[in-house]
Amino acid sequence: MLKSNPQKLTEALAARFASPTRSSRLTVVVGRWLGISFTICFLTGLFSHGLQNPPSWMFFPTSPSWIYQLTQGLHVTAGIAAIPLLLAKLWSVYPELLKWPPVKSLVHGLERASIALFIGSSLVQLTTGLINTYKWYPWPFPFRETHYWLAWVIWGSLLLHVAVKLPVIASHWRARSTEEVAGGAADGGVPGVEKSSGAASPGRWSRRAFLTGVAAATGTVVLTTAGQSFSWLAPLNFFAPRKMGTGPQGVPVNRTAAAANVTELANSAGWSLQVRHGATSREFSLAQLKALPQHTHELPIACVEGWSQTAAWRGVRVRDLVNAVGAPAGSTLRFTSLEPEGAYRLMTMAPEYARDEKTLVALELNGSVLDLDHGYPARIIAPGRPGVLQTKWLQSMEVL
Ligand SMILES: Nc1nc2c(c(=O)[nH]1)N[C@H]1C(S)=C(S)[C@@H](COP(=O)(O)O)O[C@H]1N2
Ligand SMILES: [Mo]
Repeated sequence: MLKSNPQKLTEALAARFASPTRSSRLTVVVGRWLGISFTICFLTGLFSHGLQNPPSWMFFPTSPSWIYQLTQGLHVTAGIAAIPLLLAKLWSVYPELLKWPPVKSLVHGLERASIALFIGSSLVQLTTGLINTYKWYPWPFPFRETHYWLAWVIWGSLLLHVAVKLPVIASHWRARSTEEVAGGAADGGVPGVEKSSGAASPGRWSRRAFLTGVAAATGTVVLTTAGQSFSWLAPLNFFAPRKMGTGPQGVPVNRTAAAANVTELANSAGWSLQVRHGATSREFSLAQLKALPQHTHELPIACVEGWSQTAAWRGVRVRDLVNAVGAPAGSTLRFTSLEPEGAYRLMTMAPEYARDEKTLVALELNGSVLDLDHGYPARIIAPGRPGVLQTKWLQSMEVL
């Protein structure tokens, strides 16, 4: 009987799924939290992408030196928070997926398509992003480009979704408005559900209990992982992959010298840093670098994958080396690493960093000679840059 009557089926389903945890008000509340976390991810992600693939108008803040530690810590933390929020929102709306007919009008079709795109791309984005922070890359596509383009797809479909749902969002924005729009089947809610004021019927969760549960789950995943980026939460960091204070010299390592295949070259007694500017070229042995004025700065390594750690770095100012080959202070520089191949071999540095007094060719970390895994004999450390641009095992510096 039901099979032959889709309308009846819809009503039966609506009754089956009716619950205070499925109401437009709840969906709007969770949607708001999700919107905030996605916006944080999007803006901090654009910033991070701009620092690594700079468009012509890119700005490069070097102060405060922890700016990237903050933005990328927020990026990864907000992304982790979005996972329970997205699941809660899906829970609160999934009976909508079973409604009949699947497409009622052009606007309705557009709305459903944008939601399908939004849900699909968000799930891929959040799972691959999370997996990435655990340094596991089980997919064949390049992570960063995919992550970047998916962000635009998500943002576009989210704007469309919000635009289509604006009347519902507006009428459920404030808590009091729920009762005023009671009986909200007309707004696309599950019929009958709006009449409940959020109290639980027997065996069902109340809206408040559900929201409290979502908030607790979100708070828990944030508090037990954000310590990888924010030192005051480090004692609670149970689940994030990297712990502060671990690793050689008390700083975590992303890629070891052995993995980068540089052990022999880095340990070579004949190592020197080549510094070039047009026809001028100079070579600095390790002893010569040590003989130059040394400077110490407290600076963070802030990995794109979210972990960060501040340490004391000591070495030669990059701007002194620029000066040593007679190049202007506002030069763009290119560094190479001893690494024979790969994305980390070449690094370009904008003039903002090159002229900053805190940008160092570091020879020491936390009071002793750089560990091989931290870039011995010499590495770059600059304020406010993504960890991936803090090149280890330097080979040369060229003024462009
Ligand atoms: N040559 C080279 N430099 C590199 C890397 C690398 O693999 N090769 N890893 C980068 C990344 S992703 C980070 S987060 C930092 C980590 O520095 P650490 O291992 O000293 O903590 O180094 C950066 N510099
Ligand atoms: Mo990194």
